[in-house]
Amino acid sequence: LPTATGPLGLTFPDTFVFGAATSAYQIEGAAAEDGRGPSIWDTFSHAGGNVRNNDNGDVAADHYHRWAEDLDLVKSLGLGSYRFSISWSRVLPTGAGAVNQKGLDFYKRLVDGLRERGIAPMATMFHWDLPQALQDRGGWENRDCAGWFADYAEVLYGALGDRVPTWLTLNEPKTVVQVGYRYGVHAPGKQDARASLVVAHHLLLAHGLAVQAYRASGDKGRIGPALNLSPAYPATDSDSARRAALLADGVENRLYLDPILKGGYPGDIVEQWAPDEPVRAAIRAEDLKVISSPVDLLAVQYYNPIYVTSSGDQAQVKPTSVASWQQIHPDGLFDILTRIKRDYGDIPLTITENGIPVDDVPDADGKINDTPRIAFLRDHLAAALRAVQSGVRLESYHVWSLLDNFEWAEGYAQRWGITYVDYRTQKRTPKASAEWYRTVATTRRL
Ligand code: GBH
Repeated sequence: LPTATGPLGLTFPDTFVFGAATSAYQIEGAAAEDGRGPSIWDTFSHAGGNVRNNDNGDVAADHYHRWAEDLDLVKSLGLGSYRFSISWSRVLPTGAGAVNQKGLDFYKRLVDGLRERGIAPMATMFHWDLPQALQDRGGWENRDCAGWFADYAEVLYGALGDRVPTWLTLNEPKTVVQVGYRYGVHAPGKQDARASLVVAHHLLLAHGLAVQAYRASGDKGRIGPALNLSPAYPATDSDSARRAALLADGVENRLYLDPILKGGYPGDIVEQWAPDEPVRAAIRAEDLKVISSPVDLLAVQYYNPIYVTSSGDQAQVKPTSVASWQQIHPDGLFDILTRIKRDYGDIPLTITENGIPVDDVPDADGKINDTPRIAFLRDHLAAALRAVQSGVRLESYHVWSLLDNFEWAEGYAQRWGITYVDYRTQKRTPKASAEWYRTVATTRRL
């Protein structure tokens, strides 16, 4: 693990914005309050056996009740942007149809609370918590789901469009496709490679329809997707490993970037699809036009690169964090940012997630000395700044995460926050990394 944390003598431009990110199901709790309908994560976590320790998000970090204290925390850290997500089933308990005003009011309070504190709200409309009622109607395997999402987006634009400057459509469609529908490790827990590709197409269509609905609503801000990207490097110096890495890049990155930013699926990936692959039937002629509706920015989430062997398997080349999937390679962030500019043009970028889990334990004085997190953030921020200095239009950086929270299938066992949450008392304690991040954000120096 990285341990060097000293200053690097670097300075960020005045315009660069530092922020923090969270998501609804991971922090809000209040799962049955004020008319919220169940989502697939309620079902999945309550089913038993799906989440470590059978944890669930019923209470989480109780942010639904403690939001004002949490926004004070964001302010005290000197941050200029806060990225959160909106729970679809709080706003529309059955996913489509009747609006739950109390749910909408929560997000009004949150957004107004941010603005009062001088913090720019960045709202994600879908961070994996699909209303269960829509899953019962086929979920993302059903093409109608794209339209339901656009209808929901329209409700949000109508209620919050005048005060949210930045909208993100979907958080990490790739994770829904791979982890929700191929590996079955996330809700809805399916292991169906063919269905997963249909889901990919419907998610992309949902993104495009929501962008179109935003334009039709008289867009007062900016909109884009949030994609988790992983540079794919050959694990060995051979042509076969290079070829395998290129294909992996297609599956990890281009499958989402190309339709949105270039208007077509990557040819080498389409070639891999069998002639009877259901996704071929799912793609209609006009869909790619919708999917490639111009976006205002691209939100990038970076955690790790992948290394690919000549047989197409992934290999471990770098040390990992306590998450076994996370190999640590800060230069990968520089590589992905500069690559976007090279291959997709000079689009404004924001980093909406980057972080590391640490086995944080308070010491005798109650302090949490998360040195590996400081080292990780320092080295990734340096890589981001290097990209800025080489001409990439990177505007902001959001650490994942503001708070320890419900880490999906890992439950509460993995702590990703710069703030420690004691789940018995709900007391928040800024870790050493939070103090460090405050200094970076307020001095702009690394
Ligand atoms: C992000 O996903 C999420 O947006 C965020 O909600 C989450 O809390 C954060 O990262 C930290 O994980 O168990 O082998 O199937 C990052 C991408 C995709 C990485 C799912 C972990 C599970 C791998 N994640 N993946 S595995």
